Amino acid sequence: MAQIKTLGQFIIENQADHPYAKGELSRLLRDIGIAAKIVNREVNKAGLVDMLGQAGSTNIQGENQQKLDIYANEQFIAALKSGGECCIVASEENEEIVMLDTDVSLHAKYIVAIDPLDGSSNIDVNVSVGTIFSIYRRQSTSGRATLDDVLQKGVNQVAAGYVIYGTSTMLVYTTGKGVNGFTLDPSIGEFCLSHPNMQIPKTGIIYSINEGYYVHFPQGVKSYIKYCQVEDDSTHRPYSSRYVGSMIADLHRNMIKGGIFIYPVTAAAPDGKLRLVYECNPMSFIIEQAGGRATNGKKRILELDVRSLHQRTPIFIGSEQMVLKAEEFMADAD
Ligand code: AHM
Ligand code: MG
Repeated sequence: MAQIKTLGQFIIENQADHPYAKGELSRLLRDIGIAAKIVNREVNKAGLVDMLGQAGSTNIQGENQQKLDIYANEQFIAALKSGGECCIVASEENEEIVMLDTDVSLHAKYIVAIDPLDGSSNIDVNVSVGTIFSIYRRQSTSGRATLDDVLQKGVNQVAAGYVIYGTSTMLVYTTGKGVNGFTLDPSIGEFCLSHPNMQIPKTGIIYSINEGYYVHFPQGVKSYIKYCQVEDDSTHRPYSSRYVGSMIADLHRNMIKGGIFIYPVTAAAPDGKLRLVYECNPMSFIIEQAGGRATNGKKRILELDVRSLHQRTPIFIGSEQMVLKAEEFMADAD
């Protein structure tokens, strides 16, 4: 019988591979894994305990906060605070950075950016949601860490991952040496290695974009969508359209099957909708580590300047050849 490898075992076994092999990053990842299990428990039983629906407050983006958004945010921040390896949390749910001011955390070396529950508009209808996280080393060497420590380019990430609360719950992460996926075994309460060394196919037959906004898309995106829909046996077109409306579910599917996910600029969202720090950078790091590609249509997402915490960016992400093709259409439309 094959030996089960838990997330905790895997993290420790692979810690020596990392330049910061002092155990702090391992503890940080382990803390995130524990909080994910707690959030998973609540997501699963949400319908039973009146956790569904909106909490009545709005977050910094003016969006209604779902009750589970708030719960998940609190759980991750609490886990990172008690773990003591993180000095600042930057969250989609908090307008400002959250300083973790315990005696230990003040001197901690890591910054965590997090979208505690992405795709939360899907909660009420029982569709997959997820958590996205991104880990940076603090750059400042004295005093308290500041917002500048958070506003680092995506290339500086030391780890990133996501949790998908789907038909099964998975945690997928990278520390820059490939991508590994762990499935939660509810009978033992552990994430177990189920998808070692994940690779996104170089091309695929799925495109994921909210086509309802078609009239508001830039010409390059419109032309690419038409390309996806044209019949051509040699490239297996027309492609299939799949759009959950939950970025993690869409990207996780495309990572396994091959595909492209696009959230471009639109008339209503002139900078795109998705956020650079805690959505696009971590997902781009993971997809690149799996052999894929992520750009804003022209430039690599991981090299974009980060000017503010809740900055948005258009994104083209997924199988390398598909993203390259979409970029051709964007360049042609200029
Ligand atoms: P959220 O962080 O408020 O949940 O919004 C992000 C989500 C993504 O998961 C998803 O890809 C996108 O919003 C869907 O947006 P739209 O409904 O405009 O297509
Ligand atoms: Mg989000």
